[in-house]
Amino acid sequence: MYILDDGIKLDAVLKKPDNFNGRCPLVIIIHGFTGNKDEGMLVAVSDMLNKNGFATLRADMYGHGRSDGAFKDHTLFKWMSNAMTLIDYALDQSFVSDIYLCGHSQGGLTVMLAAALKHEFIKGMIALSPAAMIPELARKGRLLDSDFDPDNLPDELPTWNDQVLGSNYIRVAQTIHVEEAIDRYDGPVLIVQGTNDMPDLIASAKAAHERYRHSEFVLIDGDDHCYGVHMDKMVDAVREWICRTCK
Ligand code: FER
Repeated sequence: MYILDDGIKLDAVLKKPDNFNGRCPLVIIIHGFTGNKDEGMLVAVSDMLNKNGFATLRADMYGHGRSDGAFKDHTLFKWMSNAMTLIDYALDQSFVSDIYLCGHSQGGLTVMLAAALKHEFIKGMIALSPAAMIPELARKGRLLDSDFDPDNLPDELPTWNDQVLGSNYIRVAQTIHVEEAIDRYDGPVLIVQGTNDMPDLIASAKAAHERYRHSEFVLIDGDDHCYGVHMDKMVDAVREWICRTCK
């Protein structure tokens, strides 16, 4: 199915919980940079949620997966707009009782920003390995293993998978202030973080946890950015937190 964000098609999968009747909470799930909605870790979280009475909405963001837009042209502003569109879609569904957000990495940063934008509609937020350091790194001129002059940006940056990223990505990221977004959301937050992830990402995830007013932080010893070692522990941490928090 497609959800339209101002004419841009976002490819999305809506799943209702097993044995569904009546109304239920829904969790919007957002992938990371170069990712897509069908990654194993996101499907594992979604399946667990569907077994525990939650509907899920997984979507490909602008320039990713099967959605419209070129990868090169994606920015955090476009992803924030996409996230608000997904929240509005969820608000329009009469079966939805409460809305949660869950995002991985750049999707984790996106749900932090979206929770700030639409705070009164978001019952809780889960950030898996959130890439909360991107705006600060963009201001310092150090994204994606490239160094650049933050005041004289290159037209494009090389990224993973031989793709390039346009300079608008950096321009947008430089204007985003994560601390202000954190201060605009005082609902319950879960941050899950593997200890073998990028050190600056781990530091920013921990700083975000410490700044949120109602946050829990689960460190997964020895795990990497995409939970390739202990995916079951990540899924368990989400299950334990959301089943306790949704009461
Ligand atoms: C970066 C490090 C990590 C970066 C993006 C990420 C754009 C995002 C990772 C992800 O979403 O998995 O320097 O720059």
